[in-house]
Amino acid sequence: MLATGAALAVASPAAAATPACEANTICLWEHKNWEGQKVSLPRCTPSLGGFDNKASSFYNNTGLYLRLYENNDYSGRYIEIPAGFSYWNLHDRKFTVRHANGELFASPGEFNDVTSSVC
Ligand SMILES: [Ca+2]
Repeated sequence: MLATGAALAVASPAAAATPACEANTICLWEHKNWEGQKVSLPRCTPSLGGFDNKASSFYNNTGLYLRLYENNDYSGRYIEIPAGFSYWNLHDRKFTVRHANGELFASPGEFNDVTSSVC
């Protein structure tokens, strides 16, 4: 039989997930829910190397608006991420996706496994 304390711990609601990401960086994760391989990047990173087209969740801990871009060197379609904002699943249709010239591509749209640069 479980001790009373253990039973109470099991019944408690799970703490809200808070992804770890150093201040002044943008963190990207390979899988939704801030899981899998993680990269921690300076705000403007023109190429993601081995992490190209992998990001499925993110945390913008830079204190500034930034964009996730579809192609290297801040080109192609993008989504804008507010300062301090994290989201658990880029596959959700929760984002406004714009063409490089700023024209609307999709809203709501998703941006899973396409990010190649960040600024
Ligand atoms: Ca890409």
